[in-house]
Amino acid sequence: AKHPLNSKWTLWYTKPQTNSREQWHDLLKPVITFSSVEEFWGIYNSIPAANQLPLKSDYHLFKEGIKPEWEDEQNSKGGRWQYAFSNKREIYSTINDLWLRGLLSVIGETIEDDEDEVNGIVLNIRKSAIRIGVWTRDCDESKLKTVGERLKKVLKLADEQKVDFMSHDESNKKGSEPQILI
Ligand code: M7G
Repeated sequence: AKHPLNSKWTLWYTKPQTNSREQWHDLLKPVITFSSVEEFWGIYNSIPAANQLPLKSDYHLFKEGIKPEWEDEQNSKGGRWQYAFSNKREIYSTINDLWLRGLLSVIGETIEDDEDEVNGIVLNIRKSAIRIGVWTRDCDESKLKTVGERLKKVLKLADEQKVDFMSHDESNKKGSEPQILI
């Protein structure tokens, strides 16, 4: 028998932009939706690992029915906790484990106490940094802190390695600053 997850999840992939006519929406595609632990492992074992992805690509894992975009109604009032690992050779030996820990904390819903606060998790592969971000439904500071603290543990960060929270509203402004650091 399959072990059902509490929610259904969709994996999305953003392929790297190859010319400036390709927009955000053209590059972002859903890959697959799953609802059990067994399906998760089947998918995880058959897709490229985090350290094999090309620069400028992203993975996004979101609850079914929520697009991994600020514009989605279920994201628009929320924001994201994020940590940016600098893209140096060392990170390639640990990022697969950290990303898997992130995925498991989200699908197992151990990243939160309120079961409906986390909408998804994102991996951005960039030249300067590899970023992992957890997207929340709201910007309610008391609920957010738990998620931020858990993310820090999931990513095995030291005290001085701060995760930062920014609302999507703020992310869309130029020169925006993180609102909370933990
Ligand atoms: P990024 O991938 O978060 O970081 O955003 P990067 O600058 O390190 O690559 C890159 C660009 O992608 C943004 O400036 C937006 O143009 C676009 N983009 C990213 N996100 C998450 C969204 C989104 O949710 N909606 C839309 N419309 N564009 C986005």
